[in-house]
Amino acid sequence: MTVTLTQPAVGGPQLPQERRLVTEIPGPVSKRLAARKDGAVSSAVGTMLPVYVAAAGGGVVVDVDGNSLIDLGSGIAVTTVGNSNPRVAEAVAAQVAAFTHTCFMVTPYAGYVEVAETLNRLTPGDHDKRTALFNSGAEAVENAVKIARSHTGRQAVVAFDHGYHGRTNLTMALTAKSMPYKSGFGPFAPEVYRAPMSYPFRDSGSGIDGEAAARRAIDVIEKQVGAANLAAVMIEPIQGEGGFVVPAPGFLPALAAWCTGNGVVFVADEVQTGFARTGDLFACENEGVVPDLIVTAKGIAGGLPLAAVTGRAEMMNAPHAGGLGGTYGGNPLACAAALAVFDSIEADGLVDRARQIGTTMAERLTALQAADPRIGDVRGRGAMMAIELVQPGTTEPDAALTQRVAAAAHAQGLVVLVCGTWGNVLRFLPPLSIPDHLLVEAFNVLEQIFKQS
Ligand code: PLZ
Repeated sequence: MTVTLTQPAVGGPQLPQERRLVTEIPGPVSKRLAARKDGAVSSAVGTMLPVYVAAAGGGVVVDVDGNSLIDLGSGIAVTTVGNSNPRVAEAVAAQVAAFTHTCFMVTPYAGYVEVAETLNRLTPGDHDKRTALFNSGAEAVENAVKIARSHTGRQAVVAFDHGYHGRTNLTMALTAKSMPYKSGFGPFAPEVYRAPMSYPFRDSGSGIDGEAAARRAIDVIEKQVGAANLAAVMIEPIQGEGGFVVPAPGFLPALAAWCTGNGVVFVADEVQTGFARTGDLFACENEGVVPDLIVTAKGIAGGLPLAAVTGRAEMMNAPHAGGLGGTYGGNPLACAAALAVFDSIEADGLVDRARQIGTTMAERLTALQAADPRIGDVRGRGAMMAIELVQPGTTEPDAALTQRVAAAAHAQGLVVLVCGTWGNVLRFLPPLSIPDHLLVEAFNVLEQIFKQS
């Protein structure tokens, strides 16, 4: 992965790489579809920016009214290699023509094994590994917990403040934020405990560095759970939905070392950070952390539903034969897509591309912050950057401003997402296939929005 690109190979259909607004956002055709949605889809399923999509690729999303929006969301960090990436489209088309499903547990196929072999090779650490495939991030997180419990014979699981791990029952328990993920949906799975996270922006001034933050978390774990009862520590190396919180240096290594010393399985949830997104293939690598189990999804298969748990062979092999599985886990189409994604990351130099995009975004966001005291923090890594919006000079969240800025960005043809425990973080997750001129244009638009908001 040493190829350096200034302009990436454009993924997806050869769509004009431009921001083009021909109607208001959303346009009339999208509005008609939104009305049909209201009559047909559960109102509990929200849509953040209700432009209905006709095509997407490179760095744009084109809607049914003919508007072309700049994509700074990648479908929440999924289309890292670009939407409808040609390698992915070709591999999936060939697979769909050959066979679509047999169920790996019934009559297996090579694609599943090849994805497992590749993940075993690419994930951090050169120990003996095994992999199991699933459909969604949440399903894989649940299975990581099953594996850790089988391996340790213990039950408790620790997750962190601001953490997000999914919407199923066990993963709701692991997720920190109540609204909209958990409220009214309890009771939640037992034996899940929460520890304090390292959150440099909010820890600043208290003299808590990464190691001190780890000691703070470990103290809670030892006193409130007890190492002897603890199967797994589950953590996102950079938190996603919780606000792109990057823990202080030293936090993750200290936590991982404590887990190793106490027979606790250290699980990295790299569902959002994985596959070149952060400028490393996996975010853990930044500090040389080798997780016992690593959970991946999202960017793994270019938009097809696939997720994985990869980890130490003795842990992955701990559950009884037949103890892990599912009808669709490692579906042949998703596996074909994943193999094409792995090729694209390597052949198109996407790890380097993520770093370039990160440098550009960090420069633009830092300049914005210098001009606007409402931007309390600029953080993230690679093509996963965010700004936290606050009352100037404080850490008091400004969710209203965040909503205003996001709405203005949408109206002007930028797909941006909001996250954070307080809903005051604007995050940027462009596909790595975005051309430089669109990235520059997007931040020019954003700069104007901040001046006017
Ligand atoms: N772990 C770290 O980011 C999914 C969720 C959006 P699934 N994040 C986007 C929403 O509002 O539902 C995520 C994640 C991390 C696990 C998951 C869950 O992955 O594929 O959505 O189940």
